[in-house]
Amino acid sequence: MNSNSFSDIPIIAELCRITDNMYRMGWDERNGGNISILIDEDDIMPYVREKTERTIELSFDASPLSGRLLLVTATGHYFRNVSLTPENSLGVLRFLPDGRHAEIIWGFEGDGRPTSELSSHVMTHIVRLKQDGDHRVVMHAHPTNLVAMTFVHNLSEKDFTRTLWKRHTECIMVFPDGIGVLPWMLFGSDTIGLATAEKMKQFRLVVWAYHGIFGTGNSLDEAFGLLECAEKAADIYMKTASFTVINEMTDEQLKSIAAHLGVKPHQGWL
Ligand code: 2HA
Ligand code: ZN
Repeated sequence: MNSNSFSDIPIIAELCRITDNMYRMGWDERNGGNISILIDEDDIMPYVREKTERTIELSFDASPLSGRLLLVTATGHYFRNVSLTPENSLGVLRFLPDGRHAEIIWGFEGDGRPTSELSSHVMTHIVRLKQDGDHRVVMHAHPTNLVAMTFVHNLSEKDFTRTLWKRHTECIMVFPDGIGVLPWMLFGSDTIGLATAEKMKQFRLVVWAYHGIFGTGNSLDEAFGLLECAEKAADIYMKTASFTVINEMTDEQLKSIAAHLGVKPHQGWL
């Protein structure tokens, strides 16, 4: 199969459309960012003519995902180019029953490997699936204003969330559960993977201070929308943070939005 037909596979085409958009949003400079999506056999197997013989070793336990397929971006690849070379920039893993290995079903051509943040992705999938059986997507990016905010705003999850809720009316509708915040930690490590997954028990969005954000969802559109909304609110915050703020949404107004839409804001945060 050549790369043109690879791009014609619906799930690959959808992922390429998202990576193109994320790049255009300015969220994924150079090789920044990574995405993974749990897919079904029907999404990919009908298109696979020849399975690769490669197996990779995992440094963490993925046994809860045994047998599942994960479409994931490759390490070192540029989001700017994913849609041009999907067969190199993407790959599909199948987790093996021992929990410590995955076979490469397809992609990662040219001896590529999955993202350096695979542990954060896999551990997050395991946790989010327990919260919501329809969960599918983990998305990591470096949105400028959210990262900027981690330098000038305190890192309390409650305060960070309330600031975002108050800077953009729709945020409380999009992430009523709030945003988890991790202090700076070494990226690409199992330690940050474990810490991120722990936060994902409560949140669908987790900020990594001075680095970026992890968002999750039942679809690529939903995860993208979460990041987009949080980043928009952070943009408004950064544009107003150095001024004297003389008007602000009140807690009562936020509560009225939540009541109007029937969403439950994080308990005790309003
Ligand atoms: O290199 O974004 O966190 C990709 C990254 C690492
Ligand atoms: Zn990153």
